[in-house]
Amino acid sequence: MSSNNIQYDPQVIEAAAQSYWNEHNCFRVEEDPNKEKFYCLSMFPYPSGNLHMGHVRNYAIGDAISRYQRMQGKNVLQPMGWDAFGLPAENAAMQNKVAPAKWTYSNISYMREQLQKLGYAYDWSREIATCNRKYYRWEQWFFTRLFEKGLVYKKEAEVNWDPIDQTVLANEQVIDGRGWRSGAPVERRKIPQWFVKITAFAQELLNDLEKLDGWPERVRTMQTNWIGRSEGVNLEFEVASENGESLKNLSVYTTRPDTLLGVTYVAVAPQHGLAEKAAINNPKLAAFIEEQKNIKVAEAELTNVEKLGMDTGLKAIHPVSQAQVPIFVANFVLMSYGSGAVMAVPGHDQRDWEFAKKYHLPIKQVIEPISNESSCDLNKCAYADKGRVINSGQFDGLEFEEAFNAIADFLKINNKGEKAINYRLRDWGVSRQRYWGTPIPIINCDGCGSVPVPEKDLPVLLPEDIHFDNTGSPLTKLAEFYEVDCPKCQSKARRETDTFDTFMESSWYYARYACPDQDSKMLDERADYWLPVDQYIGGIEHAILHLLYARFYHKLMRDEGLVNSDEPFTRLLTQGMVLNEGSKMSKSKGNTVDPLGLIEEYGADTVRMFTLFASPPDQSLDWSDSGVEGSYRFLKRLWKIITNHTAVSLPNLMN
Ligand code: LSU
Repeated sequence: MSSNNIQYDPQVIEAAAQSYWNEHNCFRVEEDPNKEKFYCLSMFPYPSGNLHMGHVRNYAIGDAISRYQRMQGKNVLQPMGWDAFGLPAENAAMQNKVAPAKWTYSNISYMREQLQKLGYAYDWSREIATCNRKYYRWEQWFFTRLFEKGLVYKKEAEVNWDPIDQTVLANEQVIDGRGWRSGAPVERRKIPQWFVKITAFAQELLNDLEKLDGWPERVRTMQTNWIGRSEGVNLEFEVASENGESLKNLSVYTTRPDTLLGVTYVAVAPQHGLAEKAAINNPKLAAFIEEQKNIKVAEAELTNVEKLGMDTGLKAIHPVSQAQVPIFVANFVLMSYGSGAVMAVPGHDQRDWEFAKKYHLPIKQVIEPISNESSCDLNKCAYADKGRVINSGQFDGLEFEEAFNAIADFLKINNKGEKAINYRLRDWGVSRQRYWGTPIPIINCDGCGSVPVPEKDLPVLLPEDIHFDNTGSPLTKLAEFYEVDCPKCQSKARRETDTFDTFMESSWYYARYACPDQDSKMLDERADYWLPVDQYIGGIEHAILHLLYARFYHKLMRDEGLVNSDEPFTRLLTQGMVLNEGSKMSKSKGNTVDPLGLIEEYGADTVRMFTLFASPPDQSLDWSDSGVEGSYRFLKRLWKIITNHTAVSLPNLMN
């Protein structure tokens, strides 16, 4: 850089610095066992087309941390890549009549240029795009390994079906219960899909959260709640029918066996077998069930929806008192959680209480407060706290723990139930009925069932040169893709046309950066040099799913002998949002600020400095044009002071 230019000219300065970095591979790193390593990673972007100011902030924070660690003398890896599969490319393909692959690659090159203009110190030699066959090949291979180990399985699961467009819709394509393009009421359909057994790791995922003291407490709490471990009792109610027909017992799980004698009814999900049975001779009930089945309620919304139910006419026989209580179908019971049936204790559960009030069911008190400080008035609401058991015969007088054990023992002795640990976590459904994703490496054969694609035939290539319309995935119409012979028996078979959830790709990309050029293995010894990531930086929107899946995948890779650590991310920083006039910057609100425009006006250093200084990294940042101006003026002054100073003290340098 030569210039006796007193003027601060960021365009000239930054271009010169950036080409110097490029020519000298300044941020390229190699494994060096004699140097302490530091792996700094920011969550890689979806190549949506444009960098958002939120990206700029996320990446400026990561870059500052990397720079600091490099100045400490560490061997710092800071890579960048692209989370390239997913729905946006398909939507763009439909709108602009361009193949998803082409759209994605052109976005990548544009966004790469933007990142380079921002001057982040990435080791670009390690760049990854997850839609590259060299990447997803290993994901397919790994899935076949999990298949061999029995860690994946296929089962029927519900999807959103658009009856007009004849296609499966992603949840975000269902707007107020209707297809986003057709406007037709969406149906719930069951189709076979693949699941990965994350529940087999529930306890380990929970235990290891304790090791993650470099993570925000909030994120650890969110994961703990998501895993949702509870201790309770599984128990059975016999079912009495009016005509003396014998029916299967009803199983329920409860964390409050101490309230068992307070059960005044039992509730089952609309999809429960017993509900369907009761509906056979009851058209009103059948209509109610049908209506409820087509309404998809997220668990989180359940507390807010109006509680609806209908008596099935069947009775459950109480396992202790032998009393008969009614069995209701209720919309707040989910078939996908537990057994799809719950025992209702309206005296001591607010949801059960509201339902009992609405349908005039008895409310019985079986717990009384221990201290005088809490009070119980069942006319006003349920008393949900723990306390002392009353109105429960032989169990009267016991407190929670004793009552829990005594009732569990009673059930066990009478063969009606036993203690159980339960998790809220469900297995990870990874099938997507979409085109732009990693093909699931399975072949379906009438004789042999699901057969994994042999390693020699991997990768299963996703055809990129395709015609894309709006009637479902083009893979289902490409005979040359799905017509295959069974690898086991050679008879005609059909390749899976579903692709993986994109969270599959983002669950292991951090490891692949260690050895992106490795063509004969998923990971090599370089992964153990760099891993775990010392500092991970990304948005709080990934606090649950992405971070849990990545932690799970890391343990799967460990068990496969691919990495030797238990956890992928030692420290985690969740950056705050970039706001404009108090709300999140977004296209739909029309309040975005384009990073490139600002770079042209002020230079990248001003933009980066503003995003770093305007607010602590984990808190939200309010955009301010005058704040940007201020950063610019500061840099101009700094430049002037330094150039003046060097002109005086180092005159030779200035010529
Ligand atoms: N590809 C995923 C993703 O979120 C990440 C993968 C690891 C699952 C931050 C903001 C965001 C994330 C914005 C990073 C936009 C990449 C992005 N970001 N504000 N990709 O492109 O903070 O939190 O959406 O850490 O407005 O940038 O975001 S992404």
